[in-house]
Amino acid sequence: MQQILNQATLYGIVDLGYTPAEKVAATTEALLAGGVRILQLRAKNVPLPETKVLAKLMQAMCRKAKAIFVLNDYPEMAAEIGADAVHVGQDGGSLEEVRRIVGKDMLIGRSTHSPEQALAAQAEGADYIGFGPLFPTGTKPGRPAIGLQDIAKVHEQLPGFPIFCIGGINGTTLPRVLQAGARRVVIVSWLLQQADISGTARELIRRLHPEEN
Ligand code: TZP
Repeated sequence: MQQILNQATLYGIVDLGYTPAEKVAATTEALLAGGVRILQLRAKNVPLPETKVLAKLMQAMCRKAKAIFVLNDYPEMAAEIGADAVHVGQDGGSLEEVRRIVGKDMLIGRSTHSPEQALAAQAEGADYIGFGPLFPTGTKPGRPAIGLQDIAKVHEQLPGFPIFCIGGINGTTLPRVLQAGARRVVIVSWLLQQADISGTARELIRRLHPEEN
């Protein structure tokens, strides 16, 4: 899993705010076919039994594709279903406690909104971080954007550590995000709303590997 994480540049999220439950399988399939190798289920305000059914489905699909399945928010459920990773926000408790719940092997991701939080997350044992939101985004309404100015700094402070920039990234903003020093990104709403999710993911991954173009 660590090796897949190290190589992953595009982090996809199946967010039930955009993807209805009956489309989760098809969307997961499309993202995996497009080359996404780290994929999260984000189920805000969805009953836990329904979340668990969808998490199990996505975990099985990701396993087949040799991709990392990440469950957002629920360490106990992540442990129960054998998720590859769990992602927690700043309000998701201490990472020590999350680690106690999920065991030693599961990857843990943490949302961070400043260089200080990024450093703290790494020091507390996160395996990767989300860093943002860079731009205002309807996916996290009301959350202040942090801009692009700290991207280079967090990469300097945490060399080699997986940092996924997030929030308002799309085909148009991506060049500015890369120019600011990002190497990996999470793209949620823009990618989920594309007519050709696979093709768009493939193209994004190509743009995230400038050395191979
Ligand atoms: N955390 C910080 S911004 C964000 C999350 C989950 C949402 C990003 O979504 P989008 O639609 O790519 O702006």
